[in-house]
Amino acid sequence: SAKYWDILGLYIPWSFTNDPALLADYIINFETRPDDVFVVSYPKSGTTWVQEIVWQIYNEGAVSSVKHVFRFPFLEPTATHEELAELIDLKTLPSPRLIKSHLTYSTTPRSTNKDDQCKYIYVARNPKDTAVSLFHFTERLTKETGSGYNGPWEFFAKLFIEGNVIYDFWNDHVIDWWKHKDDPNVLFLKYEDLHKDLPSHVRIIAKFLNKPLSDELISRIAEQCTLEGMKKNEISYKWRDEKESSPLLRTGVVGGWKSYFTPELNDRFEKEVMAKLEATGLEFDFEI
Ligand code: PPS
Repeated sequence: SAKYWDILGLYIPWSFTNDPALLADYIINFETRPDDVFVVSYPKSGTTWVQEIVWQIYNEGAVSSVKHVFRFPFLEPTATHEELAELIDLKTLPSPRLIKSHLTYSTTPRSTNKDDQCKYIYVARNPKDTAVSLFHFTERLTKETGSGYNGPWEFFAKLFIEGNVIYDFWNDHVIDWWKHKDDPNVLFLKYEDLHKDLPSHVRIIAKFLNKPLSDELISRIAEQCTLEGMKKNEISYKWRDEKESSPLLRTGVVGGWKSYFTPELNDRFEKEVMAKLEATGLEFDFEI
C-alpha cells in the first residue's frame, strides 16, 4: 500500500525523507536566486522531457550521461533525504541552478522580493494519460522503495480522482499554476503541445530563458529530446545502473489512456476531474 507524508498539505512519498518536519522547514526557508530555473509539474506530466530541453539549452546542445538527478536536482527528495542530501547540497550548488519540483505554486519557494524572482517552467499533461503514467510509475516505486502502490488499475484511478495519490489532486495542482500563467517569470506548457511541435517549444523555452539559439541548435536539441533521442541516453535517467528501463522514459504518447479507461471510468473522469476546469479556460488534448 502507499505510504505518504503530509508536508505543507501535500502527500509526499514516504521515501523522500525521514523527517517530514525538517523537509517542510527546508522548503519554507529555501532561498531562491534570481538566476534559478525551476521545472515544475504534477508528477508524470513531462517533467523529465522539459528538464532535458532546459539542460541542453544551457549547455549548447550537449548530451550528458551524468545522472539527471545530479544535473538537474529534484528539490523535495534532495533536500533532506539522507543519501541524496549527502551527494547534492542545493544550497551551495553553483549558479545557475536548474531545479525540478512537483510542488504547487503556493508551496514552491520564491523570493519575497518582487524584483528578485527566478523563473518557473510549469508543464501540464492531460489527466487521463497522467493517471496511467503515475500508475505504472508507482508500481515501479513499490518495487524499488517499498513506497508506492501495486494494486489494480481501476482502484488506482479512483485514488487519483479522489486526490489520494502523491501530490494530491491533479486539478488543484494545475489550476494553482494556471492562475499564474501570465506572470512574467512563469512559462506554462502542455505536454501535448510539445508533442505537436517540439522545435517551436524549444524556441519558446529558450526565449523565456533569455538564451536565443540558432535554428541549427534548435533543431538539434529538438531531435535529441524526442523520446527516441532521450532513450539513446537512457543511462542518465536511471537512478542506479539497474537492468530495467528507466521509468521516466516509458511509452511517451498522447492517448495511451484509451486502452485503460472503461466508459464508466471515463464518465467519472469527465464529471469529477475535467468538470473542475470548466471555468478556468484550461483545456487539454486527449489525442493528437
Ligand atoms: S516524473 O517522475 O514526475 O518526473 O515523470 P515525468 O518526467 O513528469 O513524466 C514521465 C512521462 O513523460 C514521458 N516522457 C516523454 N514523452 C515524450 N517525449 C519525451 N522525450 C519524453 N520523456 C519522457 C514518459 O514516457 C512518461 O510518460 P508515460 O506515459 O509513462 O510513457
